Amino acid sequence: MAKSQYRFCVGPWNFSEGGDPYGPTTRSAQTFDWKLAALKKLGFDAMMFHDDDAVPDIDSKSAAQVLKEAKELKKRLDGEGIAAEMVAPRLWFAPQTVDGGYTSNSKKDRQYAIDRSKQTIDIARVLGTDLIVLWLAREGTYVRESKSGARSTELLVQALDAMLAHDKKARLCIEPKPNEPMDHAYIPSIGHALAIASLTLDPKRVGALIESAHAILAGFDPADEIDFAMSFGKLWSLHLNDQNGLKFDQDKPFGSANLRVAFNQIRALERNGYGKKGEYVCFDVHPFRTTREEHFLKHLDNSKKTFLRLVEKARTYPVKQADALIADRNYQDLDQLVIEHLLGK
Ligand code: GLO
Ligand code: MG
Repeated sequence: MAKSQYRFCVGPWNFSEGGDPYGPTTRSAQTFDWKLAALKKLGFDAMMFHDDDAVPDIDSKSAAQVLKEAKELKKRLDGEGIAAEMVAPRLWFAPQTVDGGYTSNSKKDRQYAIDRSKQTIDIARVLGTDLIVLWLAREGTYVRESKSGARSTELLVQALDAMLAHDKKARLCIEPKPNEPMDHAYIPSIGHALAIASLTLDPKRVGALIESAHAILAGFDPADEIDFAMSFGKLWSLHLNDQNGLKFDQDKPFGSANLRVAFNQIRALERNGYGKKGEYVCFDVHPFRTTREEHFLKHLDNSKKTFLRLVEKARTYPVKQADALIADRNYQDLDQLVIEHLLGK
């Protein structure tokens, strides 16, 4: 297997229990300790956190209590040799975020979202990471006329500015997604994320996270999104997974739906040197609902396996042959060269 410079990461929500809008869970809930042990056993290096993964029932606790529990978690992670990759404010569960977080039509609720995001930054500082991931889940509309896109852009910039001012070291990493739970989201692509960064008070501290499934849902090739973000030096995290066409967000194992699209993501990571500045490869994947309890960890292990196999494929890609075909504009055989390389001997 290819020697790899990559370090791997996963979140506690990726050990999900199989519930969907049409039926209950199919696997039992596991404790944080169980997840941490599993992650270590599978050879992962870091864990990503929502604020309330780090400190459960966060809204019922005082600021001092939240920081105390974050410190305890940091000790626990240090003891296991596992890093905290990032912390993300979970702004989509609370009653205050029903109409959105930063773009809610209620001023009071917008303030809740900003205060909670500042607290997320405080937790991240304690956990030893400067990376704040913003999946803007409810920043969009079900009914277009209910909000103004111009006003929402302004509100998003104000929220980013409040976070940047709260901690001069924090880096904000926007995770675009075009839809779900919203009909239309305000930041659907990497282009939008990088563009809004330029309106903030410190654009160099606002970057992006690409999730394969989200790019596919937007109709993009995730490899192009990776190349684009990395051309700006702005790809600070990554959620690899897979998605079979335009439907609900599937979070399938990496490579599960389209191996060639997965291969091209790896090529993009390799040519841009992803990971060399300490960025992690995270798998935002879920077990299929049908997955039995005893196969609970397969989606993680398999995603990592596929990733490493594809790194090997990227490093053994017949570049000379490919270049000759490109020079001859023989894309017909270039297409076949890729297929045969992926199929192997
Ligand atoms: C959902 C997102 C979600 C985020 C996570 C971190 O579609 O991919 O899993 O990545 O909440 O903010
Ligand atoms: Mg994600």
